[in-house]
Amino acid sequence: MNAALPLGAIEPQIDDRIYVTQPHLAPLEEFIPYLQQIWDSKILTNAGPFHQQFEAALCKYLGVKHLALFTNGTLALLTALQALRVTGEVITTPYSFVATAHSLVWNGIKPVFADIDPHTLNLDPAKIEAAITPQTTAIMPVHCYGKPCDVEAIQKIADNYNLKVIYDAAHAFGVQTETGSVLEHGDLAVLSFHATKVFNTFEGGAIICQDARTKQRIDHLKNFGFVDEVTVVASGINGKMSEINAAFGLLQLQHIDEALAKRARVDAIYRERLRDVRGIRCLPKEGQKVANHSYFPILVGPEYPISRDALYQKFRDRNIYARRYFYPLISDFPIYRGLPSARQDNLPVARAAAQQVLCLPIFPALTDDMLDRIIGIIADT
Ligand code: T4K
Repeated sequence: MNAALPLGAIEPQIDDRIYVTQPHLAPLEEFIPYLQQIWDSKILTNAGPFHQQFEAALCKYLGVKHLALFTNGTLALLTALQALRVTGEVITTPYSFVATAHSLVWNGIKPVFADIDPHTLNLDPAKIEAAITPQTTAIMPVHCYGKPCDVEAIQKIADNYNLKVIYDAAHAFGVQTETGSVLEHGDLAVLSFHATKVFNTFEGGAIICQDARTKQRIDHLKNFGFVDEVTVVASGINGKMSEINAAFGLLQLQHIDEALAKRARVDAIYRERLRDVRGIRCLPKEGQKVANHSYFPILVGPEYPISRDALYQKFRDRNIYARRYFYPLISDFPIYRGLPSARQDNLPVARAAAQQVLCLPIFPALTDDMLDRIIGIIADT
């Protein structure tokens, strides 16, 4: 009990922390029957019934033809590169989560960083072309914050130079452009269903591919390369999603539209109330017919009274844990900064974004009171 409070007074909420995100979870009681089925069947993994149902349900929901489930997004990225036998150099963005570049290095591939577009913060197609060498075999762009890349321009470059395209679509669950799912672009697209993502299965991920043959190769690769009991066709890995995660995913899918609608509302409130705050810029909305509002990045410009880092600290002092996704740039981590493409002058736009970005809390359970607290701090500074 708080000794400073008069007897009988209500304790203040001790933990009023607001994190950048909070997972949306289906009601626990709805999950129990799924668990019961798993306990009854004793099928825990290895492409069991929930795994198969979940793949089919996701294809339908996302509007894609072929999808292979994975333990997490990182293993899916690793396997995507193996599936297409990518080698040599791959052009990618420095403005992402480290897993993007790590997946290349784990495959013995050299990441080549190219700069981003100042409006979308995605790979700038004009910079991709300049980074191509005889060793380049593929492009790995990221639909950062779920905002679609310039998929047409990227495909054109890939076609001209005979390059593969693997989208890191970890943030792009459910995103659609005018032509349909953004996940249908490129040779492969990789999703993450991590706890912090719009759609989560605790941990999880998936590869979206364009044909049944590639799906079969991916399925072999994620199961040690096994085709049957006695046939191994590749040095595969164990990337299989368990039945618990798949069953939970099936249930989560029933609640995703409600979660997305709540996120859209938060996004709209931020945009409306931050519109006139000098020095604060929200990213433009165009390019997506259906958005998923997975993150709410703001750019804290020089006209704002305090720096991005000072605002970040001010939030923390008030128990609000906004995050600087993506600072530092991947290319600034010691393991990458020796690469020629990591040079300061090669990535000026990414560098400026990394210095200014702050991702504000956005999740379905964010209340109006929480929004008032967050926006109040920005507006009253
Ligand atoms: N490519 C891209 C572009 C990605 O962004 C990611 C993952 C990947 C690939 C790889 O996919 P996975 O292999 O992860 O499926 C988080 C996530 O761990 C990571 O999945 C995500 N990107 C990245 C952008 O963010 P952290 O270090 O910021 O996570 P953490 O633990 O600090 O969580 C942030 C906040 O979320 C916490 O302060 C509280 C809340 N939270 C988190 C967890 C894990 C919860 O409320 N419950 C939880 O269980 O990296």
